[in-house]
Amino acid sequence: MSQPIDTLGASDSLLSYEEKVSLDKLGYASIGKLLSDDELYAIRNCVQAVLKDEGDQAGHELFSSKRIKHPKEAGADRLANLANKGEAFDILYTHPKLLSAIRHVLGDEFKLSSLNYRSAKPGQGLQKLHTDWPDAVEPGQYKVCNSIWLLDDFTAANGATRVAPGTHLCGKTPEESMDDPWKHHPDETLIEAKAGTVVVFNSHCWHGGTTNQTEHPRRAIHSYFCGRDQIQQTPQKDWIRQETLDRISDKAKWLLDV
Ligand SMILES: O=C(O)CCC(=O)C(=O)O
Repeated sequence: MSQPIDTLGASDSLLSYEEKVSLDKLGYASIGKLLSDDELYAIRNCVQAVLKDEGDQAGHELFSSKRIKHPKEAGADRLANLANKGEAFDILYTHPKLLSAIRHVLGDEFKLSSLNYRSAKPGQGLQKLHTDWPDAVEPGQYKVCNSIWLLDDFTAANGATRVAPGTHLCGKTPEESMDDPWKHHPDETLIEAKAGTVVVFNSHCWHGGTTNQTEHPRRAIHSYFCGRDQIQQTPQKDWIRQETLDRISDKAKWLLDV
């Protein structure tokens, strides 16, 4: 029987064998440069406009959430609730190849949890290795899956995300396994790729930001998904704007669960 997700174009056939193996075994996969230069330009401009508009309120939907606590991070600028902040952002949660990869990890029944911007500030941005779920889960029992849309090239110097390959399969959190999750993990690898690339990672795979050692911000948008039975990080029904409802398709509304 066809599922709502089928109508969004999410299909196993959009993923290569290597991408699927990478998601299964390593816990992450680059699914390619999905943004054109024009789209990248429009998204960066939109981010700048929202940052300017919101000033010290930037990211307030994330930090004020009563259901899922997210403390402010001194080393990074944030924006939240981007599904409601401009048409340029729509592609970041509706792209069929992205949805194919999320479906590969979470199955047919998922929705957007949040669409947030994170920029590692110069000289800052280090995060401890973490999962995006409070507890370890059994392999295959995945609740959440994230993706990073690179707005700048990610390099070893500018705070590229680190991941510990295969840790989504180990049934432990970094806290349970490491003396100090802030420290380097012997197996960790950096996600280095060009701006416009999308990297999907199983959120149960240990990951975190690294220090941006350059003089420029390292910008990215996280398009984060959860099972349909989970609480969204941004409860979309609470934040949805009429202009968004007027703009987006019924399929996108299903993804937002509004
Ligand atoms: O932006 C990054 O490099 C990773 C961010 C992250 O994992 C988080 O904020 O939970």
